[in-house]
Amino acid sequence: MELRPGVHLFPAHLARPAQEELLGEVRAMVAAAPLLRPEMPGTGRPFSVRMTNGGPLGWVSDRKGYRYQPTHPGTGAPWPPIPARLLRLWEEVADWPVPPDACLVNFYDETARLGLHQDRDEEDLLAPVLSVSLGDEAVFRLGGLERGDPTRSLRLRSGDVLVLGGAGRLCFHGVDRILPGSSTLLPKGGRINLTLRRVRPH
Ligand code: MD3
Ligand code: FE
Repeated sequence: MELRPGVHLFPAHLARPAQEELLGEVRAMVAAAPLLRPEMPGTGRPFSVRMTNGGPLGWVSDRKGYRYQPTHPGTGAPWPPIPARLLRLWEEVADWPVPPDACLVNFYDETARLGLHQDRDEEDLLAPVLSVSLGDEAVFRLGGLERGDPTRSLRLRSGDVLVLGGAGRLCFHGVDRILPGSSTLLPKGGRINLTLRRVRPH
């Protein structure tokens, strides 16, 4: 389903058993690389979303700025590996010749939001971004290539996969809110979004 040029939604691509297995793998990633609360560059204002990463590079943000780095800023250890089932999913749907080198894990409690933004911290802005949603539904906002362009609102549900490629790669997007109690996947509620990215050009 093409939402706009380059933005493909695969609704319920992951069935419940696959979502449960992936959730177990995400829990292992979080055990090795605890969730962090990023801060806005400059002001240090905390994000409401907590984050961690897997793979050779991870996205971090603090007062000094946004960047990709090879280690967890708290533990100093390399990020854990990207789960093999996510690498297979990338091969299946991303239509890109090299694997992702970063997997950002976003955790939303019922109050978390993510303001409208573009993803442009990657050196390779031609490679697609692949997103997997787990847990409670998100009210997701998708805009155009300029901040003032019209936006549409849609739900991202547990098991949904979104691929942002080509002309979709630089679309503005954000998460307006989480719908508490909309999924039984996470026993305490909340939402996890995983994004696979190619940061370094091949
Ligand atoms: C990439 N995450 O981590 S993922 C982010 O649901 C982020 O956690 C959101 O935005 C989340 O940067 C959305 C899906 C997404 C949607 C549109 C995009 C990623 C995108 C458009 C261009 C690039
Ligand atoms: Fe984003």
